[in-house]
Amino acid sequence: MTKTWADGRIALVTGATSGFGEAMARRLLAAGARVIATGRRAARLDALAAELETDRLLTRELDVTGAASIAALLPSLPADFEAIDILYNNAGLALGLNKAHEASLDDWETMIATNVTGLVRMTRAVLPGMVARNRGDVINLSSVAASYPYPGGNVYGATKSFVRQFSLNLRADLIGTRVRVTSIEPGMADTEFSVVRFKGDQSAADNVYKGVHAMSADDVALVCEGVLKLPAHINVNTLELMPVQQAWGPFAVDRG
Ligand code: NDP
Ligand code: 8X3
Repeated sequence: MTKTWADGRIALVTGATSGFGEAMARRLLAAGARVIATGRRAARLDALAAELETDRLLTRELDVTGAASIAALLPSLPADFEAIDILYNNAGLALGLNKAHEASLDDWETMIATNVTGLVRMTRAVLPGMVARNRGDVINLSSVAASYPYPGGNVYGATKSFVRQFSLNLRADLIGTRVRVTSIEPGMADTEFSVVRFKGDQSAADNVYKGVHAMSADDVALVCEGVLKLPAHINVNTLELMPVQQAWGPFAVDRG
Protein backbone atom coordinates (compact mmCIF):
# COMPACT_ATOMS: atom_id res chain seq x y z
CA MET A 1 0.00 0.00 0.00
CA THR A 2 1.22 3.54 -0.76
CA LYS A 3 2.47 5.39 2.30
CA THR A 4 0.51 8.60 3.03
CA TRP A 5 1.77 11.75 4.80
CA ALA A 6 0.11 10.73 8.07
CA ASP A 7 1.01 7.05 8.17
CA GLY A 8 2.28 6.14 11.62
CA ARG A 9 1.53 9.56 13.10
CA ILE A 10 -0.52 9.92 16.27
CA ALA A 11 -2.95 12.81 16.67
CA LEU A 12 -4.83 14.03 19.71
CA VAL A 13 -7.95 16.02 18.80
CA THR A 14 -9.92 18.01 21.36
CA GLY A 15 -13.55 18.78 20.60
CA ALA A 16 -13.85 15.86 18.17
CA THR A 17 -17.58 15.43 18.77
CA SER A 18 -18.58 18.14 16.31
CA GLY A 19 -17.47 20.69 13.72
CA PHE A 20 -13.76 21.25 13.03
CA GLY A 21 -12.56 18.61 15.48
CA GLU A 22 -14.72 15.84 14.10
CA ALA A 23 -13.87 16.78 10.51
CA MET A 24 -10.15 16.81 11.33
CA ALA A 25 -10.36 13.45 13.10
CA ARG A 26 -11.96 11.99 9.98
CA ARG A 27 -9.31 13.51 7.67
CA LEU A 28 -6.45 12.33 9.88
CA LEU A 29 -7.85 8.79 9.97
CA ALA A 30 -8.37 8.82 6.20
CA ALA A 31 -4.73 9.87 5.81
CA GLY A 32 -3.52 6.93 7.88
CA ALA A 33 -2.92 8.51 11.29
CA ARG A 34 -3.88 7.04 14.64
CA VAL A 35 -6.30 9.42 16.33
CA ILE A 36 -7.30 10.00 19.92
CA ALA A 37 -10.67 11.73 19.59
CA THR A 38 -11.87 13.53 22.70
CA GLY A 39 -14.84 15.58 23.84
CA ARG A 40 -17.47 15.72 26.54
CA ARG A 41 -20.28 13.98 24.63
CA ALA A 42 -19.41 10.31 24.94
CA ALA A 43 -22.37 9.22 22.78
CA ARG A 44 -20.96 11.21 19.84
CA LEU A 45 -17.55 9.61 20.31
CA ASP A 46 -19.15 6.15 20.47
CA ALA A 47 -21.09 6.88 17.27
CA LEU A 48 -17.90 7.94 15.48
CA ALA A 49 -16.10 4.78 16.60
CA ALA A 50 -19.06 2.60 15.55
CA GLU A 51 -19.24 4.27 12.15
CA LEU A 52 -15.53 4.17 11.34
CA GLU A 53 -14.70 0.77 12.86
CA THR A 54 -10.95 1.19 12.93
CA ASP A 55 -8.41 0.28 15.59
CA ARG A 56 -6.55 3.47 14.63
CA LEU A 57 -9.26 5.45 16.48
CA LEU A 58 -9.25 5.71 20.26
CA THR A 59 -11.98 7.76 21.91
CA ARG A 60 -11.77 9.38 25.33
CA GLU A 61 -14.34 11.47 27.16
CA LEU A 62 -12.54 14.68 28.10
CA ASP A 63 -13.64 18.04 29.42
CA VAL A 64 -10.74 20.41 28.82
CA THR A 65 -11.81 22.57 31.76
CA GLY A 66 -10.87 19.75 34.15
CA ALA A 67 -7.21 19.91 35.16
CA ALA A 68 -7.30 16.41 36.68
CA SER A 69 -8.82 14.79 33.58
CA ILE A 70 -6.17 16.36 31.36
CA ALA A 71 -3.40 15.22 33.70
CA ALA A 72 -4.84 11.68 33.73
CA LEU A 73 -5.26 11.42 29.95
CA LEU A 74 -1.71 10.89 28.73
CA PRO A 75 -0.61 8.30 31.33
CA SER A 76 -3.77 6.31 30.49
CA LEU A 77 -3.01 5.94 26.78
CA PRO A 78 -2.06 2.56 25.35
CA ALA A 79 1.52 2.30 24.07
CA ASP A 80 0.58 2.63 20.40
CA PHE A 81 -1.19 5.96 21.07
CA GLU A 82 1.38 7.42 23.48
CA ALA A 83 3.81 9.34 21.27
CA ILE A 84 1.55 12.17 20.15
CA ASP A 85 2.77 13.87 16.94
CA ILE A 86 -0.16 16.18 16.32
CA LEU A 87 -2.11 18.16 18.91
CA TYR A 88 -5.27 19.61 17.38
CA ASN A 89 -6.17 22.09 20.12
CA ASN A 90 -9.68 22.82 18.97
CA ALA A 91 -12.18 22.48 21.84
CA GLY A 92 -13.72 25.86 22.34
CA LEU A 93 -16.83 27.96 22.27
CA ALA A 94 -18.42 31.37 22.15
CA LEU A 95 -21.29 32.05 24.55
CA GLY A 96 -23.56 35.00 23.89
CA LEU A 97 -23.20 38.10 21.75
CA ASN A 98 -24.15 40.66 24.36
CA LYS A 99 -22.42 43.96 25.00
CA ALA A 100 -19.81 43.77 27.75
CA HIS A 101 -21.88 45.63 30.34
CA GLU A 102 -24.79 43.23 29.80
CA ALA A 103 -22.98 39.94 29.20
CA SER A 104 -23.05 37.00 31.59
CA LEU A 105 -19.97 36.77 33.77
CA ASP A 106 -20.47 32.99 33.96
CA ASP A 107 -20.32 32.81 30.16
CA TRP A 108 -17.12 34.85 30.16
CA GLU A 109 -15.55 32.54 32.73
CA THR A 110 -16.59 29.41 30.78
CA MET A 111 -15.02 30.80 27.59
CA ILE A 112 -11.79 31.61 29.40
CA ALA A 113 -11.72 28.20 31.14
CA THR A 114 -12.25 26.37 27.84
CA ASN A 115 -10.57 28.46 25.14
CA VAL A 116 -7.62 29.67 27.22
CA THR A 117 -6.98 27.55 30.30
CA GLY A 118 -8.04 24.27 28.66
CA LEU A 119 -5.89 24.90 25.60
CA VAL A 120 -2.91 25.90 27.73
CA ARG A 121 -3.20 22.80 29.91
CA MET A 122 -3.50 20.50 26.90
CA THR A 123 -0.42 22.10 25.39
CA ARG A 124 1.60 21.82 28.60
CA ALA A 125 0.65 18.14 28.90
CA VAL A 126 1.61 17.17 25.34
CA LEU A 127 4.55 19.46 24.57
CA PRO A 128 7.29 17.78 26.70
CA GLY A 129 6.88 14.51 24.74
CA MET A 130 7.08 16.36 21.43
CA VAL A 131 10.23 18.17 22.50
CA ALA A 132 11.81 14.95 23.78
CA ARG A 133 11.08 13.22 20.45
CA ASN A 134 12.07 16.39 18.57
CA ARG A 135 9.01 16.29 16.36
CA GLY A 136 5.39 17.38 16.47
CA ASP A 137 2.71 19.75 15.28
CA VAL A 138 0.53 21.89 17.49
CA ILE A 139 -2.47 23.32 15.65
CA ASN A 140 -4.29 25.87 17.78
CA LEU A 141 -7.78 26.99 16.79
CA SER A 142 -7.89 30.75 17.06
CA SER A 143 -10.26 32.88 14.96
CA VAL A 144 -10.55 36.03 12.88
CA ALA A 145 -12.00 37.36 16.14
CA ALA A 146 -8.42 37.39 17.45
CA SER A 147 -7.54 40.26 15.13
CA TYR A 148 -10.80 42.07 14.40
CA PRO A 149 -13.07 43.31 17.18
CA TYR A 150 -16.85 43.26 16.72
CA PRO A 151 -19.76 44.21 19.00
CA GLY A 152 -20.47 41.39 21.44
CA GLY A 153 -17.16 39.69 20.66
CA ASN A 154 -15.64 40.98 23.91
CA VAL A 155 -14.29 37.96 25.82
CA TYR A 156 -14.58 35.47 22.96
CA GLY A 157 -12.32 37.60 20.73
CA ALA A 158 -9.93 38.16 23.61
CA THR A 159 -9.59 34.41 24.21
CA LYS A 160 -8.76 33.93 20.54
CA SER A 161 -6.16 36.73 20.66
CA PHE A 162 -4.64 34.83 23.55
CA VAL A 163 -4.53 31.67 21.45
CA ARG A 164 -2.80 33.50 18.62
CA GLN A 165 -0.18 35.15 20.83
CA PHE A 166 0.37 31.97 22.86
CA SER A 167 1.02 30.13 19.58
CA LEU A 168 3.60 32.69 18.49
CA ASN A 169 5.28 32.64 21.90
CA LEU A 170 5.45 28.83 21.75
CA ARG A 171 7.36 29.21 18.47
CA ALA A 172 9.81 31.46 20.28
CA ASP A 173 10.37 28.84 22.98
CA LEU A 174 10.58 25.92 20.55
CA ILE A 175 13.39 27.33 18.44
CA GLY A 176 16.05 24.65 18.23
CA THR A 177 13.46 21.86 18.07
CA ARG A 178 11.57 20.47 15.08
CA VAL A 179 8.20 21.10 16.77
CA ARG A 180 5.90 23.30 14.69
CA VAL A 181 3.06 25.52 15.92
CA THR A 182 0.29 27.13 13.90
CA SER A 183 -2.51 29.47 14.88
CA ILE A 184 -5.46 28.78 12.56
CA GLU A 185 -7.79 31.77 12.32
CA PRO A 186 -11.04 31.02 10.50
CA GLY A 187 -13.96 33.31 9.84
CA MET A 188 -17.50 32.14 9.35
CA ALA A 189 -17.85 28.36 9.32
CA ASP A 190 -21.17 26.56 9.56
CA THR A 191 -20.82 24.15 12.49
CA GLU A 192 -22.60 23.92 15.85
CA PHE A 193 -20.65 27.04 16.88
CA SER A 194 -23.59 29.45 16.55
CA VAL A 195 -26.13 27.07 18.10
CA VAL A 196 -23.83 26.96 21.12
CA ARG A 197 -23.30 30.73 21.06
CA PHE A 198 -27.08 31.32 21.01
CA LYS A 199 -27.71 28.63 23.64
CA GLY A 200 -29.66 26.24 21.42
CA ASP A 201 -31.63 28.86 19.46
CA GLN A 202 -31.44 27.17 16.05
CA SER A 203 -33.17 29.98 14.15
CA ALA A 204 -30.73 32.60 15.51
CA ALA A 205 -27.89 30.30 14.47
CA ASP A 206 -29.38 29.74 11.00
CA ASN A 207 -29.62 33.52 10.51
CA VAL A 208 -25.84 33.84 10.88
CA TYR A 209 -25.28 31.70 7.77
CA LYS A 210 -28.36 32.77 5.78
CA GLY A 211 -27.48 33.58 2.16
CA VAL A 212 -23.78 32.93 2.73
CA HIS A 213 -21.71 30.13 1.35
CA ALA A 214 -19.92 29.76 4.68
CA MET A 215 -16.96 27.45 5.14
CA SER A 216 -17.75 23.92 6.26
CA ALA A 217 -15.94 22.07 9.01
CA ASP A 218 -14.26 19.98 6.35
CA ASP A 219 -13.07 23.10 4.49
CA VAL A 220 -11.19 24.10 7.62
CA ALA A 221 -9.88 20.56 8.10
CA LEU A 222 -8.68 20.58 4.49
CA VAL A 223 -6.66 23.75 5.16
CA CYS A 224 -5.24 22.28 8.39
CA GLU A 225 -4.29 19.09 6.57
CA GLY A 226 -2.48 21.25 4.00
CA VAL A 227 -0.49 22.91 6.82
CA LEU A 228 0.43 19.54 8.33
CA LYS A 229 1.48 18.14 4.96
CA LEU A 230 3.99 20.90 4.26
CA PRO A 231 7.66 19.90 4.26
CA ALA A 232 8.99 19.59 7.81
CA HIS A 233 11.23 22.67 7.54
CA ILE A 234 8.27 25.04 6.95
CA ASN A 235 6.25 26.48 9.84
CA VAL A 236 3.02 28.34 9.09
CA ASN A 237 2.84 30.74 12.04
CA THR A 238 -0.67 32.08 11.53
CA LEU A 239 -3.23 31.32 8.90
CA GLU A 240 -6.38 33.40 8.48
CA LEU A 241 -9.20 32.19 6.24
CA MET A 242 -12.70 33.41 5.43
CA PRO A 243 -15.51 32.63 3.05
CA VAL A 244 -15.36 34.87 -0.03
CA GLN A 245 -18.71 36.32 1.08
CA GLN A 246 -17.22 37.65 4.32
CA ALA A 247 -15.06 40.81 4.71
CA TRP A 248 -14.69 43.82 7.04
CA GLY A 249 -16.99 46.76 7.62
CA PRO A 250 -16.21 50.43 8.23
CA PHE A 251 -15.24 51.71 11.68
CA ALA A 252 -18.22 52.58 13.84
CA VAL A 253 -18.35 56.30 14.59
CA ASP A 254 -20.66 57.83 17.18
CA ARG A 255 -21.74 61.20 15.80
CA GLY A 256 -24.22 61.76 18.60
P1 NDP B 1 -18.61 23.20 17.43
O1 NDP B 1 -19.52 23.75 18.45
O2 NDP B 1 -19.20 22.47 16.27
O3 NDP B 1 -17.52 22.27 18.11
C1 NDP B 1 -16.91 22.63 19.33
C2 NDP B 1 -16.25 21.42 19.94
O4 NDP B 1 -15.62 21.83 21.16
C3 NDP B 1 -17.25 20.31 20.26
O5 NDP B 1 -16.71 19.09 19.84
C4 NDP B 1 -17.34 20.38 21.78
O6 NDP B 1 -17.49 19.05 22.26
C5 NDP B 1 -15.96 20.90 22.16
N1 NDP B 1 -15.94 21.48 23.49
C6 NDP B 1 -16.58 22.58 23.93
N2 NDP B 1 -16.33 22.75 25.24
C7 NDP B 1 -15.52 21.73 25.62
C8 NDP B 1 -14.93 21.34 26.84
N3 NDP B 1 -15.12 22.03 27.98
N4 NDP B 1 -14.15 20.24 26.88
C9 NDP B 1 -13.97 19.52 25.74
N5 NDP B 1 -14.51 19.82 24.55
C10 NDP B 1 -15.28 20.92 24.50
O7 NDP B 1 -17.75 24.46 16.91
P2 NDP B 1 -16.54 24.57 15.86
O8 NDP B 1 -16.14 23.25 15.35
O9 NDP B 1 -16.93 25.62 14.90
O10 NDP B 1 -15.43 25.18 16.79
C11 NDP B 1 -14.18 24.57 17.02
C12 NDP B 1 -13.17 25.64 17.39
O11 NDP B 1 -13.02 26.54 16.31
C13 NDP B 1 -13.57 26.49 18.59
O12 NDP B 1 -12.41 26.75 19.35
C14 NDP B 1 -14.09 27.78 17.96
O13 NDP B 1 -13.95 28.88 18.81
C15 NDP B 1 -13.20 27.88 16.75
N6 NDP B 1 -13.71 28.66 15.63
C16 NDP B 1 -14.94 28.43 15.07
C17 NDP B 1 -15.36 29.20 13.99
C18 NDP B 1 -16.71 29.03 13.36
O14 NDP B 1 -17.17 29.98 12.70
N7 NDP B 1 -17.36 27.88 13.47
C19 NDP B 1 -14.49 30.22 13.39
C20 NDP B 1 -13.23 30.37 14.08
C21 NDP B 1 -12.86 29.61 15.12
P3 NDP B 1 -18.39 18.61 23.51
O15 NDP B 1 -19.52 19.57 23.62
O16 NDP B 1 -18.81 17.21 23.20
O17 NDP B 1 -17.43 18.66 24.64
C1 8X3 C 1 -15.76 32.39 15.10
C2 8X3 C 1 -15.87 33.41 14.02
O1 8X3 C 1 -16.57 35.80 13.48
O2 8X3 C 1 -18.09 34.47 14.86
O3 8X3 C 1 -14.57 32.50 15.78
O4 8X3 C 1 -16.05 35.32 15.79
S1 8X3 C 1 -16.66 34.81 14.60
